[in-house]
Amino acid sequence: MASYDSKDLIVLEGLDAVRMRPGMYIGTTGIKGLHHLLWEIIDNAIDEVANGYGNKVEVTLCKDGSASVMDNGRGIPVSPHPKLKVSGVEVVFTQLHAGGKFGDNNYKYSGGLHGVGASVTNALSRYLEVNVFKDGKKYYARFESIEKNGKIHSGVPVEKLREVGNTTLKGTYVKFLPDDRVFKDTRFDYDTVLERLKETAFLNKGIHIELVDERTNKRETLCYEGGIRDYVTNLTMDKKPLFVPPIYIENEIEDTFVSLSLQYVDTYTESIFSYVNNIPTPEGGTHEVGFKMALTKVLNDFAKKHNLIKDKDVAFIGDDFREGLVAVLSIKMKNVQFEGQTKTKLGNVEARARVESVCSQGLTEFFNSKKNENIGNIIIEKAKGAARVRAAAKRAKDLTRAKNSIVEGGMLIGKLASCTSRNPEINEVFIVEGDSAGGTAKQGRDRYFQAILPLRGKPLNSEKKRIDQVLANEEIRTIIGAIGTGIGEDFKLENLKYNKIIILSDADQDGMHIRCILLTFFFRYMRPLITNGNIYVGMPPLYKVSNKDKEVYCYTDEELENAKKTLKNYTVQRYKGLGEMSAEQLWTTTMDPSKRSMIRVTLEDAVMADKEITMWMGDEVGPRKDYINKYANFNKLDNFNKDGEDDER
Ligand code: TTJ
Repeated sequence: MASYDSKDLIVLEGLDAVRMRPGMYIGTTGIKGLHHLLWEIIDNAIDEVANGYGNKVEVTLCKDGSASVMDNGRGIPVSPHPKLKVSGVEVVFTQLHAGGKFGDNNYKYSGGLHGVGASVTNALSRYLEVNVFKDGKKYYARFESIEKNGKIHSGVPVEKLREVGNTTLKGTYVKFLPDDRVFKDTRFDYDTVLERLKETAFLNKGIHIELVDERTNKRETLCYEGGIRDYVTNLTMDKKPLFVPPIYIENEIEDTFVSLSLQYVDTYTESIFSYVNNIPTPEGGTHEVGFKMALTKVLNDFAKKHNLIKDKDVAFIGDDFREGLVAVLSIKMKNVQFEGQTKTKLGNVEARARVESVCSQGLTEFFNSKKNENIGNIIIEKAKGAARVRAAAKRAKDLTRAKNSIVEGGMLIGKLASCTSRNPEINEVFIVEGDSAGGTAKQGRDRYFQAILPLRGKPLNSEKKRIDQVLANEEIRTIIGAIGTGIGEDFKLENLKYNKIIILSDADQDGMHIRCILLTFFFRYMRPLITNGNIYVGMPPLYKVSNKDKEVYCYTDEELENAKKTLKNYTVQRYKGLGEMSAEQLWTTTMDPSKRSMIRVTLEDAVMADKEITMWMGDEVGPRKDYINKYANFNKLDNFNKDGEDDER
């Protein structure tokens, strides 16, 4: 084990830049950026225990708005840094990019690139306190952001590190108060923190993580002896697994530690969640490629060995083995390189062969075992279904492509009323509920850049059907054709024809349902549209309040109340559907870019979204019912279908 001391900390630059441009370091000063301060501290503590020093991390959300993190590791170095002549603790909290992670070999694996360092948390806090318990001694230091002559000095060491007593404990304790001069909202969200800690606990099996909320007296202890096995079990909780428990393999090869757990469920989508050094890689990368290659090869070999392929069967391709797959792949390696649009794709070429080797070996061993033969049979059966459907889907897809080429020729597909401009950058398409509202929107729009796509009925709920059925649906085909990108594996963002895709449905139960169905479809088959920010929900007004002098459109009940207060002798019109508005009204209230408001659909957390969509849109009624019984207030809902089942075809 390499010896770690203060001299190992590499110093790059000072703190003040952080407060000047917080966005550069933590992305936003919104709620996400606020939590980033906490992740920074937690990640440091986790790094220590995940590398085998200590086994426990405790996170506390305190009454005064501060948060604290404690681990039982070795303690941050306290001795002076040879060049900077200040304690290791002071270096960690005042120098950007200083920390055990950079340019040393104290940790076998560490997040590297992603962490911006604990000093960023210090720079954006009112105060930050540190206690280090080490070699029988307790040490203390305090930093503050102080205002002087109208200028704020960030993270100033107001109490230099000093010995304050003896102790039998070991570890590091850090407490900080986010600065309300930087963050509009400084309240940590219990569920957000819990969700993140859960993921961390799954990825680091056996470590104890405790979350305590002193504001509400909530607390949770997290420890998963099964690691990512338990993660997969948790992911498939509301689905129907085809066998239990999930498959689990792990091994180390050439300094790369690979662990994999997988399970199949009775639905048709593929969910692979991959990580490198505990950092999520939603864009995939070389490690995922290695895993997929191994899975394809091992299952093909299994099918051959057991004579499961008959002449009439369609030959398998890799995709066939991933229908209904739920997998977590977690690897740990050195010198990670991230690529891709959001730098969340593993680029290291060496990872592919290493992951493939560990997965091939592990999976082969698993399926060679007599007692697992039945699991192999189940998976091959599932893959056969997938292969058959793929052949059918290809026919349906070819049909869609043929339809697309009609659009290319400048004609209409289905009922799409296209716009004049051929510039996707400015073009918009409104997906409108119902032919009559569609007609109104066509009259009301700015024909130059706004296209209208009226939907006749409800599109198919893609959560309940497999891809061939989804593609056979007229409504869905029209949408795919209009958008231009293709779907699934064939998706190409550069072929997007409209920069804004705006869902416009009535403000009633049916409209809500159509909105959910469309979002589910985009999430499952055109997800980059969501991550790229192309999907919007239009906001038509709910009421018009008018008297002889004035008309006011109201989009919420609150606005309605305000309008009632300001207008005298008014009448209120409640819009039940888009169809009740004139073309001109629809333009001014909902479509005119200078006046309208819209909701942009974003995706914060794919795991969470996956779960919610399965629950709300999937064909298992039980979990939906449970959720509704737990949270819904039936007194507030009229017209609500209490058994949790819905009515679409
Ligand atoms: C590095 O290797 C030698 C002993 O000290 C190691 C170290 O820095 N360990 C460490 C850091 N344990 N815990 C931390 C840590 C904990 C919290 C809560 C916050 C921060 C910034 C660091």
